Amino acid sequence: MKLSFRWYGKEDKVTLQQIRQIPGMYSIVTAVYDVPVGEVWSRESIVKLKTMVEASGLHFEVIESVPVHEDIKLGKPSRDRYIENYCENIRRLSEAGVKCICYNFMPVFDWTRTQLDHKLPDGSTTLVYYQEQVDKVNPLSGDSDLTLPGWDASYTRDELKNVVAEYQAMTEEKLWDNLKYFLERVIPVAAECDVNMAIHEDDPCWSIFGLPRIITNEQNLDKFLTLVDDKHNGITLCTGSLGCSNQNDVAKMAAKYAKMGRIHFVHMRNVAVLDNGFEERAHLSSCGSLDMYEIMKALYDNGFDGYIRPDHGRMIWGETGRAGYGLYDRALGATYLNGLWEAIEKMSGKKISSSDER
Ligand code: DNO
Repeated sequence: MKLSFRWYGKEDKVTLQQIRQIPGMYSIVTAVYDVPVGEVWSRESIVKLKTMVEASGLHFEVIESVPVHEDIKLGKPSRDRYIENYCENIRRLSEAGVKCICYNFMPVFDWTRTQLDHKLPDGSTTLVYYQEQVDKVNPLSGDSDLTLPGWDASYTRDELKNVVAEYQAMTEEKLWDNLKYFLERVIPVAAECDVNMAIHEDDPCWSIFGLPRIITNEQNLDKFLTLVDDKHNGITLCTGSLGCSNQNDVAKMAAKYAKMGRIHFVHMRNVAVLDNGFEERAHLSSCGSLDMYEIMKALYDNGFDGYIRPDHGRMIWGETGRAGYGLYDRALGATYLNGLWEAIEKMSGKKISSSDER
């Protein structure tokens, strides 16, 4: 596995130098953030980012995300222009040495939580999702102020209502068709550039506000992989997104898709599954509902050699900053993942490479 860490660019409170000091760290996961969704990233900004990352002694190999314009997901006539731009971004990123691109196909709302600073008994704060709070927010009602954390703030209230209404009239089948249309045009370019595309599962992995969500479970991931049957059409296995539903056996999915060579990126995060939703927890297995050892072992045993990053961390030790993306708890997560991997590797009898060889 290649250990990686998400970094939000120069504005991030967490610095590249701090990330570099996390043992075993290999690659930064980042993006060009100042270009509107759907437009082409300038070569200059890509190279600037690459230069900064490499100057700190880390690799620039994973992008999260190149976002997919809503017109592509909605299947509008303008999608062809946005798909061409998307392909151009793949070409430009590959010229800069990028090997893996994470993206999602969630209508309008990316990850959804109801609170970003819920206090856990140990005094740390975390992101949570309680269904009764989601049910109170109706995006189409006149007086709704539409504020759940994590939502795209670039929409005005009316724009958001309009786009939500468009999706509410859309079936899952239509969303699948639009995804297939996108993949059929984008994956050949990714294959030519040898860039692995890695779709992120819907988070949480169920429909919200009646909007279709399709990247949610094993059956649908199977279907996704056959839409374009090419190794460059792969997934980001996000343990927290899949694992917030008891219906998903994440270790089984890790084993199956790693064996197929279709997992290019892993987000490792633990969640406590509750009757009314879930809470994000520390990475350690005993802190949540997921068996992190079992998932790592499934990846190892099935030859996974892609990128892996500790996903959201809690806020601990008084740290403030971007919810889920502070330094301390994610660094603890990285160290825990290193420990699991080393133990699994040693138990398998394989020689361990020193970090100088990386
Ligand atoms: C949340 C992230 C997601 C992810 C996108 C990928 O913290 O895991 O926002 O980056 O869904 O496109």
